[in-house]
Amino acid sequence: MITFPKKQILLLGIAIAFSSLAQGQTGINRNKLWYNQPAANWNQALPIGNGRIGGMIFGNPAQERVQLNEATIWGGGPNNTIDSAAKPHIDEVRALLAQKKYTEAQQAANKYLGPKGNSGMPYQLAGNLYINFSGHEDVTDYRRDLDISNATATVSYTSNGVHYKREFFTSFSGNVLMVRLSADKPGMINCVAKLQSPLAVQTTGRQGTVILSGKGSDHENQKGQIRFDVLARAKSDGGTVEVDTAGIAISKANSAVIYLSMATNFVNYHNISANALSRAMNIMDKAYPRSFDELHRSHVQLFQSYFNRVKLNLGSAAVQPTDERIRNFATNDDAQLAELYFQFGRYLLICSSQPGSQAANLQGIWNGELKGPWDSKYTININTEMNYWPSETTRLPELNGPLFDLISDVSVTGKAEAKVMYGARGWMLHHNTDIWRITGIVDGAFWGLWPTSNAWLCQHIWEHYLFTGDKAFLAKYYPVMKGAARYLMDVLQKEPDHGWLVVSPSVSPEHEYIPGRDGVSVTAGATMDNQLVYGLFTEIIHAAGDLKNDKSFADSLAVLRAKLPPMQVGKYGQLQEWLDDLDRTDDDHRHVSHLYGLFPGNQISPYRAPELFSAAKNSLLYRGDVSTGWSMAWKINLWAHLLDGNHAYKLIKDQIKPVTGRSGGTYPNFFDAHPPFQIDGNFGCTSGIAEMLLQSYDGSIHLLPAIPDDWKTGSVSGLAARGGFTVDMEWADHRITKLVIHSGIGGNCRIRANQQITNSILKKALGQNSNPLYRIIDIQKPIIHQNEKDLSVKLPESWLYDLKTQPGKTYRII
Ligand code: FUC
Repeated sequence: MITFPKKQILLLGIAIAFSSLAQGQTGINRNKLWYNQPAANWNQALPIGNGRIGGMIFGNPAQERVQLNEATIWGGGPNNTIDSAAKPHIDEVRALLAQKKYTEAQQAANKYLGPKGNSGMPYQLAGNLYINFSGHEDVTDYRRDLDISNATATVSYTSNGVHYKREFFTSFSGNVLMVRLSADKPGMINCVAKLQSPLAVQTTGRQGTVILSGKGSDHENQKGQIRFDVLARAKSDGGTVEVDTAGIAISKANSAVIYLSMATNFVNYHNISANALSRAMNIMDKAYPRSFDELHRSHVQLFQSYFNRVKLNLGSAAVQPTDERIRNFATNDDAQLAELYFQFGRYLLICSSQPGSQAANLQGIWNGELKGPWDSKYTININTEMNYWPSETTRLPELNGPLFDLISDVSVTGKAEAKVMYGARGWMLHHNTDIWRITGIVDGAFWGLWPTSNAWLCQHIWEHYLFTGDKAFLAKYYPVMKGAARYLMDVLQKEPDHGWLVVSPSVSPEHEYIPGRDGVSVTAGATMDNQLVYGLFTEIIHAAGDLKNDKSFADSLAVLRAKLPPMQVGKYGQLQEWLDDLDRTDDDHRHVSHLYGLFPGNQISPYRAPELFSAAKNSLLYRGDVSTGWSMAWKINLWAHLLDGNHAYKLIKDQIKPVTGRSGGTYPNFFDAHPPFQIDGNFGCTSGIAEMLLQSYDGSIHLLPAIPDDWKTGSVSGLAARGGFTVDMEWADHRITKLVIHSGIGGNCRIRANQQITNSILKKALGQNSNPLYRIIDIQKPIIHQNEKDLSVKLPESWLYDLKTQPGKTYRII
């Protein structure tokens, strides 16, 4: 036993007290989710993950449950959903739309263009790890937490005079899920650990390892072809460990560690030839010799290499448990909870989307069901894109890797779709895909007949380039962008009234312009499509210029781009969602697709297109605030781009509230509720908070563009701006009190501030920003159909400055 002299004890006490104070309050860390009780259901369990494997920790004293996921366990097997009979019906629907026979067009689309056979495969759970502790029914001092600054979950309690502790993490370096069981008295760890899965084919125990072998489900005419193995082994300090088919029995140990590995036969969307068991065994054999502490150290190091890049401080952390704070957020002054939610979104992206893993699906990597909501797959008419909105701004660009892999894959599987269904070159897919990279229509034409997701996905490629200036990356993905444009070039149709080129048939995602039981969504020239095509063509024109390549293709896009429909302001002063003025002022539909142009499309600027800016605002006001989780998250970003921090914060308050009824909210475990759980709302809100603090489109970096009155003082460091810049700021009463800019790749840094800044290194900005990564998307002149609503914009005064920067240099400005 180590004893300390009295003086040392005193100093140690002071040091502990000081570090607790530095964290805000005693024992409360500003990065912890914590609870006074075990999870009563899945939406209370705490998520851990490393991009490949995920766990949901319930923390019940008598029976621990860790629900397990592996990112490649999906139903079905390699397949695509191309409808070889569709082409003539596409032509038919197109012709009906051109003749303005909308109901007939919808009917024909519903009849002939629905899914044939399957609507995509479900992402499935791996199973559960249960650990039974007999006699742990009555406990005191219970606490369950997740520290999102080191990706470690802990459960602790006292039972029969013994204090027990469980620690969990999913190792980034060793790819194993780790559990450590300990107690403050020797020989007290007695438990039985078991693996269980509804997908299990068999469970065996041999050579110290429990092996659960399973198989993905058969689903909608597809045979389940994923094979997977989950392995568990244990080590103890003292006592005994016995393994048989029934599980792992640990007796009289001082402490014990359980190692869990998982793997499947999935290699890629068309190859499932790997050996799951030998993969899982290999992972286990490498990890098992390493101690819990050793694996934890490297885990924390890798995790923090992402997490620590951005720090936000919106105030001190309240002392209440997280579920209580969620309940009171709307009425309490607890801005730090918004900060925690922001960082939780970053935590979730780090844990669900690692380079080389699968892209974060509708539930990231966490799904406890055989068939989660919407199969827990990829919905790409908003949700998948929203997952990745915070990746660049909050400095997690490498985590886009799996999204870029997905885009590369569908640019291959989508070639046949473009050719067979539309007779077009290039590639396309509709509004969903899955691990097999399906491209056909799912759910039915009303929802699924949307052919422009290729343009939206490509926007992420372009944005990555704008943030990093990485030309090698742009050159690598340029053919993917070009393939999407080729498809769109081939399918654009001349509409009869103005001769504009429009995408037809299509939908403004999931939204009807003729409401009712037989509602009509199928249309031509939806505003969002026009914006997406305009955006993609512009990106390619700029990309070809920057790569000094492919000029004649870029020129041909410029000719087509001039013939696309301009944005239009309708009779209510709203931004029109469709080519005709069909919007309704009492429409509260969750999709706000036509506002893509405001965010994330960056085509609507208050400084250059005030009428559109006003019209977008009117549209958003008509739609209202409360909606599904992801819809509210989108609106946070939109209000941030409308430069209204108070309204953005109102939406954050609407989102971070307990889930009641059918509108969105936040579950006790901080997961966003559509409802049900959908992770896009988490990511969308994180992005929205970043956009409230910093925006870098429209030719400059706007500092604190949308700070709510409630965020009186605060600080942020490490936020990314386009052009390879990162920004650190402190503020008080809406004024920036400290400003530091780091330049990654040099070039002109143009800042817009809502206050005057005097510093000799800044020059008053004149003319266009010379930084090519700040080129403006010059849109067509809008058409305004009404004169009644005042569409002028009154903005707070702001000042523009230029700073010439050198790569790798830091500039202290205030
Ligand atoms: C789209 C949305 C739904 C839901 C689903 C996963 O269909 O309209 O609200 O988010 O995706």
